[in-house]
Amino acid sequence: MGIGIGVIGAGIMGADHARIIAAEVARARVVAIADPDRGRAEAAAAASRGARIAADAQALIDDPAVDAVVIASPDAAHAGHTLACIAAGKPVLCEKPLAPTLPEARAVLAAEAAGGRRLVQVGYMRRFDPGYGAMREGLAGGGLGAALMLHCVHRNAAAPAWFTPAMAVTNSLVHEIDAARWLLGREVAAIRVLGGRAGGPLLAILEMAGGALVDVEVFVNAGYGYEVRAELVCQAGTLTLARPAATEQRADGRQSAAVAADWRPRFAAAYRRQLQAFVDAVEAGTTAGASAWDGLAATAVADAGVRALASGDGIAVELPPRPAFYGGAD
Ligand code: ISE
Repeated sequence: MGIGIGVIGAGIMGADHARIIAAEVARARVVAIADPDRGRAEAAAAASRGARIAADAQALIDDPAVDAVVIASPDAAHAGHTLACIAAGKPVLCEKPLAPTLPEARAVLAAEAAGGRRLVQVGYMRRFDPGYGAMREGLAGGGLGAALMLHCVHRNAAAPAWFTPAMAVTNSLVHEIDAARWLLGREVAAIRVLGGRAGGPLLAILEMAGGALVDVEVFVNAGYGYEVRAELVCQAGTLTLARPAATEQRADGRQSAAVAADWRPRFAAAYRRQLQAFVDAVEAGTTAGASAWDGLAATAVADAGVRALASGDGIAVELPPRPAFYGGAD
């Protein structure tokens, strides 16, 4: 039968996670879906044979058939639902960000540590993308020397009307914040954010502990499609994410390649591998990917980034000491 998974939230991400689990993840099945919009819940359940519609998130978490939970509710609800999963002792994959604010993230870490068992995986799925993985392996190989800079571009085709400039930081830029921490193995020491007004592009500069610099263009209304780029500049060479297009077409004197419509097709392999790693970890009684500490660190940087966006100043990132429960020294 495999791992019974409950999915909280049947919007874009929840529906896609449910579809991927049903169609592509081994030894797991979706057994329950919760969403305040019953029509959305039923549509997502239709793609997951036999999934029940739970009355609400807590009923889903309490369902004895639910062994593990995927949280894909609105960002503001992530920490609360994660705390409920921890209280129930159920492993949880929480979509990014773990929490919109540092206090909420701290509460999650305190609850997980108090329970004495790592249960939380945060959905920074680029860690499972083959291209980002190859970039990290290339750097770790040592032949290129130390990383000096990381140039990033993160473009969405269009953002909804309710998507604020601050969300371009807390909801979009967080991917590069986590990717930089993961690729470089360093924390972010300071952040500066320029632009980002009226849906226009923003430019973020991350100063990493150890001196490496990261620049990120985030443009959530790029219009032409969804595109993510990354180039790592090292002492003795560079590593660049390859263009993900499956084919390039040459016809009528022109050369063209498709551009993804959004993050789901662009990172399809990453989402599938992230969910499979989650199921494998649940079976093994461990966790995979980004931990709650990684979630807190990304939220702390994004929190500083929102203040930097408002002020135009460089803002130092204040991180609490990394708890021993998460491999830290304290
Ligand atoms: C969205 O929530 C995602 O997580 C996508 O990966 C990201 O590219 C997009 O900017 C976010 O809004």
